[in-house]
Amino acid sequence: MPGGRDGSQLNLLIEHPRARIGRRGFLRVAALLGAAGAAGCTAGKACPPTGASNRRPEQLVNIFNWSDYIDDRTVPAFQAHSGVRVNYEVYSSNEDLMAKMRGGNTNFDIIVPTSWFLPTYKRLGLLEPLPLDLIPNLRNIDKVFVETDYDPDNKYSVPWQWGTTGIGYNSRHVPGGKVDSWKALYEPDKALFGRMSLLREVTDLIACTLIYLGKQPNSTSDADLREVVSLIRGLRGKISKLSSDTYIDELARSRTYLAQGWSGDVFQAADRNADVVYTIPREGSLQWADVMCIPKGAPHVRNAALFINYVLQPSVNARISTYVSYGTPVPLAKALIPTEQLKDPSIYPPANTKLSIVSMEGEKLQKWQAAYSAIVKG
Ligand code: N2P
Repeated sequence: MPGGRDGSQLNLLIEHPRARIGRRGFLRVAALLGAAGAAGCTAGKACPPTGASNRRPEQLVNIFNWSDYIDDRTVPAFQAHSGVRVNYEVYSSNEDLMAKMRGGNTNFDIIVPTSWFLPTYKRLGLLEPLPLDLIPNLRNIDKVFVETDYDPDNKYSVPWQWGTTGIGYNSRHVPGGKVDSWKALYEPDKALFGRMSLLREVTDLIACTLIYLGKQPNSTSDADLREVVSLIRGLRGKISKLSSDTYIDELARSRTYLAQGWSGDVFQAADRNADVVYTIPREGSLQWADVMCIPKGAPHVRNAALFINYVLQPSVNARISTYVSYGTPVPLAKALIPTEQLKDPSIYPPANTKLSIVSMEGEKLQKWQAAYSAIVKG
């Protein structure tokens, strides 16, 4: 294949997760964290209600969330409001998160997997039941996040934000100035060679390829998965990398012209580069929600519940959602979100958009992970 890379070269293109919180100088938060400190309770103000207790006495909560998924005011505001200091770390794929949680010995109080992994987390005993008495704002969430298959009645999970998977492209550099099909990625024009990226996330990578091939998005058929592997391996040399975090910056800086990506991430790139556009391909794609959970053995269960309850306030959720351009799970927040976002069908897609959900458990988890390994191996 002209310009092709060999397997080991492609392997090197698979990024390692980076400790990056987000855009717009959010690293400033680190400085603010110290300043906000543990005010509140210790300063003689009213202490938060009691209920589930912390296993450790510190006024601290350790949060492990996706990169580029929070605004720059929520953490300092929560600290000032609660007197609980926040330690905020990030990851950029479900595989990274699950590997860390299966490895044990973490001190996270809140993690935010995509909902379709919940059955596996529960089966592996990795989650603590939520202290629902400390989360009265749960009444604020949309019913679709209560009556779910993955966790009916929110015993273990509460939605953070939701979104779709699609394509981010640079309208100045793609042939014809417009993209509306997965074909642009899977049968790319020469002008895009070396200027494309795919998500470093097993579910999105496999399911969107199945959709493009006209298969069931949840297929576990060996023949289908072989086709997926061979199609993506055939793109070696044409895609520049698999990325689930730095692709935002690469789109924004016109380093890449076409990227499989998540809706809000692409909008964050578009905020910085007016040529960047997000599209849900006409063949269909995926819709997902990421959910806050408390890991088994978390040291600060009560503080975790305080934070979860805090972000379910309409004003707080509206602020996060507006900043990251993902969908809010809190209907009352919508009154506070700019109309142009609410009316944008790429952020809040109409019901007739072809969007599937996937589940990641049992045989499928294993087969898709094996397909992913076959894609990236040398
Ligand atoms: C935020 C990533 C959204 C998570 N950068 C995809 N489930």
